[in-house]
Amino acid sequence: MRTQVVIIGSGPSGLLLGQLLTGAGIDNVILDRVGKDYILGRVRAGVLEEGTVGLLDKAGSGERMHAEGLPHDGFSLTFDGRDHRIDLFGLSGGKRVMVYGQTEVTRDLMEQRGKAGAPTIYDATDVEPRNFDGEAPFVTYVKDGVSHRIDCDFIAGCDGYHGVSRRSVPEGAIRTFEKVYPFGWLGVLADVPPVDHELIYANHPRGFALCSMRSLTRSRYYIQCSLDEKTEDWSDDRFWDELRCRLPAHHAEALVTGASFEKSIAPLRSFVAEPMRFGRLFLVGDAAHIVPPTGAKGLNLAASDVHYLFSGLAEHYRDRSDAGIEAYSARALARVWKAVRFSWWMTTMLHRFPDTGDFGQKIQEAELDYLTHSRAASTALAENYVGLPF
Ligand code: RFL
Ligand code: PHB
Repeated sequence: MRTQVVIIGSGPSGLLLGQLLTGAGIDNVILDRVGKDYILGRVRAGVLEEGTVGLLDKAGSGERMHAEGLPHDGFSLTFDGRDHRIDLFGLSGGKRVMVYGQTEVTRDLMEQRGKAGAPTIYDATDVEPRNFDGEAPFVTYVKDGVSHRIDCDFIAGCDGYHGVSRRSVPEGAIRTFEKVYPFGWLGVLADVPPVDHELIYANHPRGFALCSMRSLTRSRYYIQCSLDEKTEDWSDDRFWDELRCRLPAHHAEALVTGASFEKSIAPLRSFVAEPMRFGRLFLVGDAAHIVPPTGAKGLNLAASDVHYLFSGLAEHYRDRSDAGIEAYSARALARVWKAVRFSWWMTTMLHRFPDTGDFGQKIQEAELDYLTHSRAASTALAENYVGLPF
């Protein structure tokens, strides 16, 4: 088989890239090692920047998002028993974010791809990008015990942090940067109305908490936990009690609880691989970088990578210019590092670190006090949260 672009990974970055390429008349095949239902069972991001919303619109995949997603103009920061609203809309010159789950983004993109008749091969094992440092790359994989080969012009590695693409690059050609945080997030999903109409990011001496949502009847809550916690040890009641403790009294009283139907623990890390291009192989999204979820940036960075790569590939086929492809890694990384910095800063300001003690807590409260009293500092937060331009 031959195609123009092989996309490894059917997560949001692979699907969005595929949809934009298909729209521009560029043939592509997506390969994923797992099946559709497994991918749709993952509960992940919830906050989309305007740039991400715009790209989903460009891909023709925005209709349900606009009908069912919740535009948010601000969020709350709570600390020291106080509650401070960050007016994203006012501080950012009229920008807002869209609360719409990654699961739904993925579902919409899969449906669009199905309608466009573009091929996706699920449950493809032993996927390997090959010969990408030459002129004639190809990808091999096994499906139902049979080996296959797809020849192509380019390979997009959209296969997440644990994928094969980054691992296929010779060690000497890649440099990685990593910071692992000494805690994780325990998250639950429950069909209860959200505690507030906007998100709440809570700094508390017992640890960070986040109140988010998927709809007006479905809530997504997280609490900071130690890395040796097990979900089995967290009954719903224990979770709700701990969340209540970490919220100011008026929110704790308003919290509606109920049975959770998803509970998981995610470790927090910052990770960047440089460069993001190796000949005819491009790393995109989580395959190239991971941010802690505190800044809500992971999926949005995947979208900006897709924007840069799509522009480069479209220029290659349409204008016969490789300028965009040559610039991909530098353009993507410039934005990636700013989001890595912002996510690290939000994480550092809001979490309890095991070794910083009461001094650390006081410094955080001073930073939050400054942030919430300084228009300049609040503006910098808002500008980054709604998303830097791309
Ligand atoms: P994905 O979603 O991991 O998809 C990769 C796909 O590649 C497949 N794959 C392979 N296929 C073939 N061969 C192989 N060898 C393969 N190895 C892997 C996988 O099966 C999968 O289908 O990466 P992608 O597309 O780059 O998307 C990135 C986002 O998923 C991620 O950045 C976000 O979920 C991060 N994130 C958040 N981002 C936001 O922008 N806003 C948020 O509010 C937000 N909240 C979150 C988050 C991530 C979280 N977790 C669980 C880490 C909250 C949490 C708790
Ligand atoms: C979510 O709704 O899952 C979510 C929202 C905001 C974040 C992280 C996760 O910063």
